[in-house]
Amino acid sequence: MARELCRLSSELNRQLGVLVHRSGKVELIVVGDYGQIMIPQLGHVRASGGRLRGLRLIHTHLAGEDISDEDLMDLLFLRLDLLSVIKVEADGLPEKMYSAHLLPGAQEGKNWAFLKPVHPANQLDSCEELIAAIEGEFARSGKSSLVDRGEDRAILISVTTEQKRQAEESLAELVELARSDNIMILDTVLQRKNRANPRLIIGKGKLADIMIRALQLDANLLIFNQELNPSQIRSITNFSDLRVIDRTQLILDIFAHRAMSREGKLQVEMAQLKYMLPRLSSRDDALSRLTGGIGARGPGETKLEIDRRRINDRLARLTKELKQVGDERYRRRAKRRKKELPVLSLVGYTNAGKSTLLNTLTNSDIIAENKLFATLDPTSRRLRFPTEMEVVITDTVGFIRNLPADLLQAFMATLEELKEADLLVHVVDVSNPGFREQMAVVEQLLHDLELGTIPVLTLFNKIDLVEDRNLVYQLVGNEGIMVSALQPETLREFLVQAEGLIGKALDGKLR
Ligand SMILES: Nc1nc2c(ncn2[C@@H]2O[C@H](COP(=O)(O)OP(=O)(O)OP(=O)(O)O)[C@@H](O)[C@H]2O)c(=O)[nH]1
Ligand SMILES: [Mg+2]
Repeated sequence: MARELCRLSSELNRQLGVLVHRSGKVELIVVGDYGQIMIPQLGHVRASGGRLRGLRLIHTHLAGEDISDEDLMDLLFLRLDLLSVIKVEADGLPEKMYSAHLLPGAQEGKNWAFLKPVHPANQLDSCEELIAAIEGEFARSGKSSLVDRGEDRAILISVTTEQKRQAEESLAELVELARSDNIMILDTVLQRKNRANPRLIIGKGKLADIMIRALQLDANLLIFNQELNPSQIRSITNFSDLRVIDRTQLILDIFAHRAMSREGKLQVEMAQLKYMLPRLSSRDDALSRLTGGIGARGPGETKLEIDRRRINDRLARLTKELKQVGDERYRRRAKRRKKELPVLSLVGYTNAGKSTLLNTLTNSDIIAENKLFATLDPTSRRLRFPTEMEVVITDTVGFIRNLPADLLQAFMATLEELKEADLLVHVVDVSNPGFREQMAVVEQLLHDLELGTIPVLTLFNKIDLVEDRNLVYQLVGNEGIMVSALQPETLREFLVQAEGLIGKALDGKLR
């Protein structure tokens, strides 16, 4: 086979390559030019199920050159079992075969090793055994156990021009988001740059490092903290077969898992489709990796066009259904309005403790947990103040910085309800070091939602977790009330003030 490859290669004056499956079958033949060959996307070529691709590449070099950097990049990014170069002599016969394979732990900064060159006819060592041994090394070097299987195993990446502290906080939030979506976090990568590169979100060298990490840790997912445009997705997926998603998609995924009500589900689906639509134009399979669902890879534009039309149809239907559900909700609300109970609405950053507060105040047990976006669907309960005044207290979806616009748009209807509140209670997790920024995000969103005219009472929650309460008191003491939603006895002052403010608001309305 080597002789035949060399003969043809020499006749055509082009490099020739074969991709050989572990079973020995040739999966693909690649014809290059004199100086290089390009390996096409291997999405459809069967893989082995192990750490490595299950394919080895054997190709010819005509100018007597050694294994090149490009060859090593192929080895790395395609996770090839083995990469071999056969140098072709002037008479069209094979000189020797030069091979390289990946290494689990970097040795002297290199993640690959070279084998001793041999004449193709003199290969005495078993390729199969060698590959099995390398796979074994990789499996041992990672911590993955069989139990972990079946879940997403991700490396989180943030490429940013932000200040160090902000960048770290933002990455920490991404970790929380991933955790809330039950994704296993294997590693985080933070790269601060002076200037963002719009085309390549991350340099090739850094990407190579990440691919090595992914190999060692057996990751199957890369999550970027920055929103990726189609060309950026392509620039990464061209190099690797890992799934790549961004923060927006992660949030959408959490929402998709959490949505319980019909309205919530419709809203999330709408947001997902809207996010996907502009990304459908790219004519490669980045999208199928992006969505995992809709098969965007197809014979050219046709399939994408069909998908696009289908999505548009679906969007139109969703809009109609959402309107129906919205009308129903409006009627329900009208009933409530007739009873004329004042409304107190809890707002705040996600995970601030809104649902916990509602539970404590009303002896309920709606879902409250240490996950971002535990609450999606709005909940209302009745609450009786000490002086017998009765109000409706509502809890709704939490806010987050850079809330995806599509999502905000989709949830607009639910958030519109906040307009009927007589008092907004802004719950802040004061134990979070970034609580100031979180407050600013919430305030901005309240402003965007045109809720600026409703009185706001700020609650600094989770005070039980704060070590230096005096310091916090000095910082925010005159901006609101300090409470712990888990300790009912800390809520008295809040109840008194809330009642006073609602009373005032009602007086204002009557006049
Ligand atoms: N120690 C302490 N933990 C709290 C307090 N209030 C809430 N928590 C915890 O904080 C976590 C989040 O609380 P939730 O009530 O779910 O927060 P939320 O604002 O409703 O969050 P989302 O619905 O996810 O937006 C839970 O694990 C609560 O037990 C508090 O005062 N002290
Ligand atoms: Mg909640």
